[in-house]
Amino acid sequence: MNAARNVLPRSNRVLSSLLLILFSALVLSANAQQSHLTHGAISEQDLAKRSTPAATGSDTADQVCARFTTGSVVSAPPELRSQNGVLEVTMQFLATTDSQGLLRYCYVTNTGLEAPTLRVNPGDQLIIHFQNNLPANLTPPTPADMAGMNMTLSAKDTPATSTSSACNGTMSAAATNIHFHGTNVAPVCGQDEVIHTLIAPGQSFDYKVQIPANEPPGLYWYHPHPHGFSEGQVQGGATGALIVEGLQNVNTSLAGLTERTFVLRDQLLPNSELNDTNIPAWDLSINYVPVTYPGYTPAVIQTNPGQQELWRVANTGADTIFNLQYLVNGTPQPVQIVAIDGYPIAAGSSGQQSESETSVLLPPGSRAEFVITTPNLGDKAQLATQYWNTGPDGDFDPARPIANIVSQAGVENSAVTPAAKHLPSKAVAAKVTRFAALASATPIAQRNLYFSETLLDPTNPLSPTTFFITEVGQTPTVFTMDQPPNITVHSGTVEDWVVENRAEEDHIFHIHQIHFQVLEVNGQPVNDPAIRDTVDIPYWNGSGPYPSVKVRMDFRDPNVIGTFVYHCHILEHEDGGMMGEILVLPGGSASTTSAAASATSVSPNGNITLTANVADAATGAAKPTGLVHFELNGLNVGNPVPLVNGKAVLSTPINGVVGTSNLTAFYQGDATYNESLSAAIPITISTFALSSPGTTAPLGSAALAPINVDVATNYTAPIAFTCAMPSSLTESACFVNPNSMTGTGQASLTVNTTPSHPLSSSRPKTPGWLAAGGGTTFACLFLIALPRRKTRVQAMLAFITTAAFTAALFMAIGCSGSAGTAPGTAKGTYTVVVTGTSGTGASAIQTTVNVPITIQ
Ligand SMILES: [Cu+2]
Repeated sequence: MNAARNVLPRSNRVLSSLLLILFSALVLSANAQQSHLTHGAISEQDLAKRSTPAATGSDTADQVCARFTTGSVVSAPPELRSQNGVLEVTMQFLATTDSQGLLRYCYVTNTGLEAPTLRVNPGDQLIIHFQNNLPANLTPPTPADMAGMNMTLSAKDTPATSTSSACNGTMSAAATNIHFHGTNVAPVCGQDEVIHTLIAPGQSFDYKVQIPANEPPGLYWYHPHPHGFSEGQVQGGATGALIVEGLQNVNTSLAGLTERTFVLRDQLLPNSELNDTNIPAWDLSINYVPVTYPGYTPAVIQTNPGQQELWRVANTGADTIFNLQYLVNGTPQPVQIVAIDGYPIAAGSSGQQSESETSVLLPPGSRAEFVITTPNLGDKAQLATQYWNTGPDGDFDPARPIANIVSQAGVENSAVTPAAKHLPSKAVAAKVTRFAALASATPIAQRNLYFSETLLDPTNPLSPTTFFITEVGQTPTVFTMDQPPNITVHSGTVEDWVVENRAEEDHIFHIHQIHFQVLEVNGQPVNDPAIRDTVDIPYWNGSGPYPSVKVRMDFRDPNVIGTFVYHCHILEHEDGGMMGEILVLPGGSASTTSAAASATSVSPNGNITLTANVADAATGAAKPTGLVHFELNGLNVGNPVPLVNGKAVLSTPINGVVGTSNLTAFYQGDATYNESLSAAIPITISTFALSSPGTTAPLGSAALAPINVDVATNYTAPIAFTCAMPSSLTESACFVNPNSMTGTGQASLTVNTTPSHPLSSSRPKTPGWLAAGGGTTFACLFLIALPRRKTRVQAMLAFITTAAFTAALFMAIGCSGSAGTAPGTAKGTYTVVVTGTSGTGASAIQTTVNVPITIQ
């Protein structure tokens, strides 16, 4: 506190000095960081002039990357606003190790502001003169889960607005770059490109970011995105807020409200005990006030009582999922969410201005802007995060407080709440055109992607994990910076993507440059009024369908052309390879795709021939080239087929769920032609089917024919088998083993035949096991067999009684064969009918297969 006061300039006017002293005394008792001293009583410029990272903290690391002590009052991040269409800032990237051995990273301006909130208007230019001042020999600890990390990088042409060598930079632990999360700026070096832009330690680089004129107003953020090292740099604290002004113009009810920006982060625990399930995976902080295990001393937010305020909250943590709650006297309070991921709810097509929630889920990277009513005097109020179950393989994200909210009359005017600012009181009603009417746009394609994980050594459960995000039909591969794009689309289009989570921990789908709308969760339509750039997909619990979201991806804006990434925003996973590249080509010519199928009713795994014709939409000419994907309910059937003269044909077995599915042909586009999707063809798939190639066997031996059982993918009823022989097949018996099964598999039909034998041993109707003696004459076999069978199960008793009687008769006749010879089974080809039955009564389903049995 004293030191903080000491650095105040003596030249300040009396009023300012008084305010500052009061300010220091009340707010900064635990605050060692001068760069947070932003408040209306001091102009940003004044502050900038005298702010250097504080030399006053208990930790020498505060001199480089300053942090508050636990329990501090939450101050607003310092802010820099654009002027005359430009926000120009000089910023360096620093790292230091604190007294607990934790590596801190930070962005600090040349005026000493740490992680300033950058406030720009749509259409502005954001210029950052950036200097990477990390030590070149920096060696951050490597997480165990980075087994899949592949950092190979070779020079190649990157579209750029810069000629710097950083546009084809060299990977190292001390290299970095900046990603402007959520913005829709161009994916080119010098703006928002993270695959090849790598600024070496000691190197300076100029970002000249053109904020689109139609950028939706709201909360964005910036952070380092060097593949393989993003987690460490973000978790070290190098994140900041970026606000595009004008939210009150889209939602005029916000005009004049007090606004606060809260930047949530996560950070390493000292002596982290990773295997203790009672310890959180990471500690938290709010505007650099840490909330640490085990005490969880909350930060303090000071407010005026009973006022509406706009809270703009960003989860800039690397790995932690926040599930926020605003509690007053222990009761969760509804908050009015007015924007998600930098997009106003009021700008969407839902017709809603806001959404009332008592929980706000913020996966890493996401933002929520909501209106709360501050507590009354004497209320006990808190901003907290609830427990979030991230799955058996996930991090422990426990419930814990973030900040106590303390109301005090007149607090705002007395300069005690530097966290508070005001939105302009005058709103000029404005509409947002970007992402307009996305829910009703027509998708040109449906793709299916999934998150998955494998152990590096599948036989060793302790080996590191590799992380994948894969488009269905492709081979899961760990992301490398040299790789070609996994997905190519054309600008001007809209696609539906179903993203599944096939891993036993949550994954967070995020894509750069564009936003999407969630249409379905686990196959069920949802009414989500938000347009997002980040969404949590819950973990798979090890059985049943994979959790999924269906999102409508908006590639319509002509500004977003080029190559960029989509990935899991748990940065540990992104660093470990859970990332893919998408190439957005300039808008092409329209194509049309039509599809036809050789049958509309198919048994499971039955064969079908699919044909697609792709043509120039304007002329009908068969000019498009490239591949056609045949898809059943959006899932690939067979491999993609190259077009030949505008036509693709695929003969393939097909399976799916019982009932009617939609078959489509998806043309994936080429350099000239846009993607297109055919109209759906309904294909009905039956419950199960039996097939058999039959068999050939010598007379007197067991004829074994496989019975193939193909079952629709969701059909789980047991199927019981019977067999029936033609009357012409005498002296013989049949049975199916097993006599009942569930799901797709193979059973076996056995047909036993009898060679010529003494006339006396005429063949009773017996089950096949009795007839399995091959060339032994039947009556003698029976006599030998009978005593052994006496102890068989009760189900056989009735048969044995009958058989014993018959045997007694044989004995009376004798089995020496002296009484004459019967011809046995005649050689020839017979049709044995195998019937499968599932269910009972009226719901019973029967299917038969004719099995040709040739007896030689
Ligand atoms: Cu993940």
